[in-house]
Amino acid sequence: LLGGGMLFPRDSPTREVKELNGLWSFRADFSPGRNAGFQQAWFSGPLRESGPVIDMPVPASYNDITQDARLRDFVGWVWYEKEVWIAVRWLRDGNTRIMLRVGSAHYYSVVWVNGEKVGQHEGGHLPFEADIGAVARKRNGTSCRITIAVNNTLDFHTLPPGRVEYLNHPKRYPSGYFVQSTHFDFFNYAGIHRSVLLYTTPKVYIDDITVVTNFSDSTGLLSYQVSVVGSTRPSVRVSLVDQDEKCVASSAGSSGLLKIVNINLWWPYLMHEKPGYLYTLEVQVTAEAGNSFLEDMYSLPVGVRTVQVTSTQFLINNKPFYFHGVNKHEDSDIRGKGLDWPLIVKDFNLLKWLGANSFRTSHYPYAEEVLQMCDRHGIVVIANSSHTSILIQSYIFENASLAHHLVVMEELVRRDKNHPSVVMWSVANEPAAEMPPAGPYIKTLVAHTKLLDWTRPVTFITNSNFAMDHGVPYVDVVCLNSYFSWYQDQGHLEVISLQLNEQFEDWHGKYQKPIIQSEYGADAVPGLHNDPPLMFTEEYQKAMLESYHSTFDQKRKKYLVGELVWNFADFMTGQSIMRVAGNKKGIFTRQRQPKAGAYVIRERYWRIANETG
Ligand code: BDP
Repeated sequence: LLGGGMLFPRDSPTREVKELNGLWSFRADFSPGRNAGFQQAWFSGPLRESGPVIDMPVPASYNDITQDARLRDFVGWVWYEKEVWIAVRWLRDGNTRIMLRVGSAHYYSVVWVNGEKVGQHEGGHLPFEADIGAVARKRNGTSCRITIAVNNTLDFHTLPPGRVEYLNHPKRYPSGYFVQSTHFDFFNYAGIHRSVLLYTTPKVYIDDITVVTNFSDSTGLLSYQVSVVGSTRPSVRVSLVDQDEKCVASSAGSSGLLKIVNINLWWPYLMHEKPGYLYTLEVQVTAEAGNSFLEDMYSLPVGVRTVQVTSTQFLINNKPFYFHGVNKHEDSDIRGKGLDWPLIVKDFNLLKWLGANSFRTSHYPYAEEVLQMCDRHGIVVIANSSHTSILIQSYIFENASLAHHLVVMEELVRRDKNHPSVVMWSVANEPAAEMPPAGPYIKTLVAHTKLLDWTRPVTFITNSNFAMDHGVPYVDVVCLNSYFSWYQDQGHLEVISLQLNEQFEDWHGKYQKPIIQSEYGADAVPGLHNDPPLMFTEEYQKAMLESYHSTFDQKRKKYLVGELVWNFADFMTGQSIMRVAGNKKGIFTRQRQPKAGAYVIRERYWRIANETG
């Protein structure tokens, strides 16, 4: 198991945070082997001395920032660099740990400070950090040069998997020509996608906190575990503070149970007049008992709620919960997958406009800032790993893939375990589950995830035939993707209700587990109209959604516990004859304007909300 915690960097009386976002120097390594940067040690001196550099904003994908087609579709190493000042008080205070944290970079990263390697990380979408105190102190009082090399190449054993194809034909392709093909449709945006931060902690510091919540009648129960590094006998005090800044429970010791009378439970939005109620768990550490000097302090927002699954229901706080929500992507014009606050807030406003109570982080872990918004607004989340594939070759189930996949689940659970909004883990999307090796692979992943977190149900998203699927025996909730009248029976809306009914009856009949329709949808080119509906028109998307909905309504009272439309908004894809400048299955355009389908969903979700409360 992974050692160490990954608490979100927060200011406190004992910690400081400094953002390094903004313009970085940037250079893509266009050398034929893409390895000139390593051979010539571009990290050893200022990047501009290695060759021409350009301005690159962080956070952002680099692909859509310039007019250079070679950079848009670049495969290989790109180099980022920034000179930063480190406060003298951080350097001089021997009691201060100086941490460099990258919120996420896609896909493989190597980090240097002043030419010394301080860390590396495999995988986009999850944070990594390095203690840079020792390196920074060597150049006390001068600036620090941070270099981050990022490689977006995907192969069979990355998560998600991809393949680099070398096209050797002297008359048709330039020598050494290669392309990246991916086994998913969203564009393989790359670069430093989330904030880069410096933050400090004391040498005796709170490394990790885990909370598990429950309640009985009106009493809330919060069991906590705090791990402290740097002291053999730390003294830990925790207090739980409500939104009126009243301390409602406290305890001493690195683990314990808090009892909260008259608990304000964390409720999903639309189920309660006070959705998303968060307390603050204030954790304070002194180096040893009896010593009153505050070593470290960390404040963690927490919500008290329970999640359970029966054979027909998904329960939050013992009440049936119905997911009426969306699948999203982190995707927008110009910045690609870069974290963007205006976009995040706009999307939350649109979710509420729709009456959506939930979303799935398709097809990778989203920024922590997004999950914090979900906690505060009472939006329920199915948290996905970064696995998605339509690759139907058995080598993606090899041990090398599994070993990395298990680490990704560890990184994901470690990062997101304390979010009340996260109610279920999804280990994979469409993993070719009809292939026999998928069985043991998914079994291991699910078991491992349950070992990491026994409080949440675990699933994966399947699109395979129910008679052939090898993974669903291991999940708590069956999550089904289907595209009737789109990928099959194209243009025949009239078959949807029969086929969808068969799908639901088959799966529930076989497994007796609750079902979520985790994807369904149709492309609609905004502004394209035809009546009667033709594929790709707004009318067709609307009619397809409505046909699915009538069958959902029949199953909703039985064992269907959710519907998540594909997709919230149009998003960029790789170029193919299947996609017209991106996937157009959004009910909103990529610029977040509603298509006709958005009004269908809005009317439906508010109706369901009013019926179910
Ligand atoms: C599903 C995939 C999703 C695609 C969607 C589509 O899970 O990533 O974007 O199909 O083709 O199978 O629109």
